[in-house]
Amino acid sequence: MKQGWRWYGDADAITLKEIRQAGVTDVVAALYERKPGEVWPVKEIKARAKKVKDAGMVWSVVESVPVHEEIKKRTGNYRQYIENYKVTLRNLAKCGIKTVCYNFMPVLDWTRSNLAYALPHGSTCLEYNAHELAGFHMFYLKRPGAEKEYDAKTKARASRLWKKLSAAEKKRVADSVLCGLPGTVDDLTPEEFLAQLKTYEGIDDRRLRENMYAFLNEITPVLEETGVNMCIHPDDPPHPIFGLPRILSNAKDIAEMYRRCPSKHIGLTLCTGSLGGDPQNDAVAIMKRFGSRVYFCHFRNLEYTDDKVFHEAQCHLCGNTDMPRLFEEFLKEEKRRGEKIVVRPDHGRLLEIDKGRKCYCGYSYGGRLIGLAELRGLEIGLKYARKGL
Ligand code: DNO
Repeated sequence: MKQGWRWYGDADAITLKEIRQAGVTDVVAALYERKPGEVWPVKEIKARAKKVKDAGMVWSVVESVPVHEEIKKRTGNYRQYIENYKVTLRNLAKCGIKTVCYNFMPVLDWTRSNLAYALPHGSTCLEYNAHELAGFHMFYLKRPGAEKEYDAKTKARASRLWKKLSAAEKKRVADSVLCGLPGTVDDLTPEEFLAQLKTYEGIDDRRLRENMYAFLNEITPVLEETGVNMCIHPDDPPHPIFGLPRILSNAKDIAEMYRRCPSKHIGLTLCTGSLGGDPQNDAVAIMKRFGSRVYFCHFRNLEYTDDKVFHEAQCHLCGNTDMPRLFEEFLKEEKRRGEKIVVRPDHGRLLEIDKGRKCYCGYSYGGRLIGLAELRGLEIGLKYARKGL
């Protein structure tokens, strides 16, 4: 693997020097200051790449070039935004950056209900509790028709749980959804969030899929011309939330995307943590079946404490994804291709050594250092044990 690390630019509490010292060769970054739909100018891309190069690494993966909501809905100015996207891809290619991660989740990027779930030994991690989110949806946001999204059992459970939560806990859930995580562009008020949800009325699962395939096929000529690989990030969590469709959640969705968008440049970011949010997903089988179009990986693990309740695992190798087997498939794919693939340790716990630093949620130094070290150990161990990999 090529050792990757997500860097949030100058606003990141973790410096390039620290990243380099962790053993990283490949930085994963973006022009965060550019809003969705804007062209990324060559000059700005070059300036960011130079900073990374001066620190002894290469900016090889973009995460993300966000897809404007109008493209997802195919409304308003979407044609212009697609043209702008193409220009950005060309500009990135001119600067030698040919791996682009993005997602096609409406309104919200990844979602959690608790950004500081305390583990027994005192470090914290991110938690997802579907019942708390259902409670937030029905009883805090009070979105008209929200009840229709849930079956009777789920509603009853969410209602019982919501009544038990203190005002501070309810706020914690609301803040986690509306303003907690890097990825979603702006912090939202409940009213803004409701308004954004409303704009998706009439866009069902099929429509969103067709819009995504249309977008990908429209940019394909640019991918063929430049050699850029688009790697979609799976939905996190991998199921519909807040009544919004989610269309890249499992093997069936990936298979349909590959079939409808046959260019080899339309690929996948294999994110074990996002896929793991559905216990039915088998990330090892996904790597085996779709590996030839995996161009970037996020490795981490989840631990479940209840049905639809999980937190990010204490160890990147242990949890509901069988990481050793997955890594074996990953190494086979690297060998087949004759090329190394960038992997970044995805998320990490917040440990004492990062106390007082303003790390982006999930993007601590210590937690990810451990994750990277574990992945490195696994790679060396597998190569040692299974000669020929
Ligand atoms: C969360 C990330 C996501 C990811 C985007 C890709 O930690 O994995 O925010 O960057 O979904 O577009």
